[in-house]
Amino acid sequence: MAGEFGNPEVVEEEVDILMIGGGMACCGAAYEIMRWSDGTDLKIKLVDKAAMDRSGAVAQGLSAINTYIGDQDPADYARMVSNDLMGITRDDLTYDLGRHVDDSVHLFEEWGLPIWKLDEKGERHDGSKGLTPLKDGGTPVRSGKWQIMINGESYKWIVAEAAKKALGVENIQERVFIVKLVNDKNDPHRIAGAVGFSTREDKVYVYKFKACLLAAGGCVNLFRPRSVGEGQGRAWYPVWNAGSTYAMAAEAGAELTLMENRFVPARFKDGYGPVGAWFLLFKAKAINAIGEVYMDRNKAMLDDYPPYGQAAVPASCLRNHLMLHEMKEGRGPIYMDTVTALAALRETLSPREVKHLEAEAWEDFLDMCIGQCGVWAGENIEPEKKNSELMPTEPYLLGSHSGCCGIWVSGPEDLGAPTEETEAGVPDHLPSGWNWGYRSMSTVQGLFTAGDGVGASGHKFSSGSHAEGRLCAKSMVKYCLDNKDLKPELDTSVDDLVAEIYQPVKTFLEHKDYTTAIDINPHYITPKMLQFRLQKIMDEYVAGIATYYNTNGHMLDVAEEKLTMLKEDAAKMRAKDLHELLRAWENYHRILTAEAHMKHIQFREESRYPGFYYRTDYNFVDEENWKCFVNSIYDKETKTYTCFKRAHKDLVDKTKLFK
Ligand code: SFD
Ligand code: AMP
Repeated sequence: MAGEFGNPEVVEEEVDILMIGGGMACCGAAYEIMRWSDGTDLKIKLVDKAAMDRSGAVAQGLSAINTYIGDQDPADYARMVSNDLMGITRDDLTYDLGRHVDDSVHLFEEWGLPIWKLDEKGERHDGSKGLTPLKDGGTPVRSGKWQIMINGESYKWIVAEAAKKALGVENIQERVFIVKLVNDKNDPHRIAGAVGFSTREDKVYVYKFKACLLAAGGCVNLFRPRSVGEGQGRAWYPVWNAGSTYAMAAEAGAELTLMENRFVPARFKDGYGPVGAWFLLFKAKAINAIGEVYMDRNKAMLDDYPPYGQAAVPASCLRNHLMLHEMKEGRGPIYMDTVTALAALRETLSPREVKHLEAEAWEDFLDMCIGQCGVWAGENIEPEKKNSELMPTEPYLLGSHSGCCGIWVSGPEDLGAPTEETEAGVPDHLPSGWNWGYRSMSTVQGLFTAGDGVGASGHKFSSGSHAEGRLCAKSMVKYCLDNKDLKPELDTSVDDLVAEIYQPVKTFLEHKDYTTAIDINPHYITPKMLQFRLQKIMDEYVAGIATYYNTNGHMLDVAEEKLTMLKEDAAKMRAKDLHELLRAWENYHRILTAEAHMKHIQFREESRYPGFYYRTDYNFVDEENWKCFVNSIYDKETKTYTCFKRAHKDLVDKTKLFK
């Protein structure tokens, strides 16, 4: 009977716009889209694999908004992003983000998010103390040049509530995992639908649409994590974001960019607690085991990387590079010197502010990384008395935090100076290939992305991802109105799509009685075991923690062979329940993402991000040959990626960055 395990009910639905994901970007889009679609008859829907109130990277909350421009110049923001990502970013996208992001922050405050403020005497207060809102000229407490402090445990609740209210709960479907996008029967370069399944009921959903926002976050757990055994499941970025954005876009034929880029954050060891507040707000220094500040001790190492090493704030990867040197030389563990930092603050701040800051030392974690408080409590750490260990984590792939992998998208129409590369039919203000009509549309017609999905434009963070979702909303509505007569037709039959999605269940039901131990069976592999295999390959051959983030061409060749076999074996994953069906497809998305990462690292014959990964056979930054984007396209017939170069251009003058 339909609706039983193994025989799902099939629900078909046609809308104009589908939003996949319920994180910061999709919440931004959901809020904004109603303003542009008002008065049209566009049907709009949002699907999230989880519950929007706590889904995505902001699930646990955050204690800072990392992108707020205020009275600064968006061009300076674009400069900072470029420098932190070793010179290869899209200034059109970052500048555009910079000029829009603050409006989202103002909305958050209006919706009830407490934002720290300075009073007229310059003293710090929690945002709930009734001081002037930011949009009316209130002064935020800046932790760093671009970051502001919030009381953000309920950040995601607040943002999701506004999104739900705007879109209407009847247009939102939670706990539906989208497995793949479907191209149009009449045009393979156009998107026509998506298919997924309920994680609660035996139902498969087949959606048809004109346009789609794919914003399902970044990719975590593709590398073996440092936390294994009892700590398994702890990671810094959200373990439930499994590369769906990159994998589904790639399979639909969208061009990806900078998939070689990764983020290896230095974090508080074992709890993965964030460091930003400590470095920026508390002005703490990271030290080696003998108390030396390695950023000073190893300063000369930055000279190996001109011009980036000479920037006033060295790039995140270079900061890691100096830290890793200490660890490899045997001067670990590395510590965050919380003791000295808090003592120094006591000398300059009022007693009330000191008390507030000491509470913040805990709240910083309670707001966004509760596990780190568990580590502190469990290890008798009082930050004013005992320093905490820092450690570079396993690599994550993301496009919105301090990384820039993702999908190659169309930029804004009004930025940039005329270039020599102008071609007939291409707007003459941007390098050729940077704009094709709709902001944030991928190279597949009708497929848009935002947040972690957009490549070459990192450091958007929570606020920027929300703002970027809003930019998408506007362009998706325009796309639909411009293409009113478009009739999407799926290139695959519904029966075939349903069969493909439920294959892991079928595999299980067919073979489960062959053995007496449910997890051991020659006919299938459990999603968990397959994930271990993926993580082992990535860790050992693609510059994971096992090799101190080193790899070379030979190791990558081995990885390629093993990943190809793993992808074949993925077809044998079993699902004994809906939870495992979710895990099976998440892992499939991880494999496709991991493969893109490996192929891009293999293609780029230099080490552009020292401290994030090293190609030991090309252990240098090669400005002459590789100051370019590496892009790729996946062919779903041959199941292979092809990488190629795209020229890079600075639209914002970068010389201001360097001393
Ligand atoms: O401290 C499917 N981030 C920080 N941003 C800040 O502004 N300040 C901070 O303080 C930040 N820090 C931080 C941050 C993240 C994390 C995890 C920690 C600390 C511990 C970054 C932001 O959170 C991040 O930039 C944005 O959230 C990115 O937004 P977006 O929309 O691109 O991704 P998402 O929010 O994770 O949402 C993804 C959604 O997709 C859903 N989903 N739905 C259907 N089908 C599928 N196949 C799906 N796959 C995923 C998810 O459920 C989710 O809704 S700090 O380190 O600097
Ligand atoms: P994190 O908690 O490390 O994710 O950092 C939050 C914000 O602070 C991000 O905008 C980082 O780029 C920035 N940041 C973190 N550490 C440093 C540092 N040592 N110097 C400058 N900026 C930093």
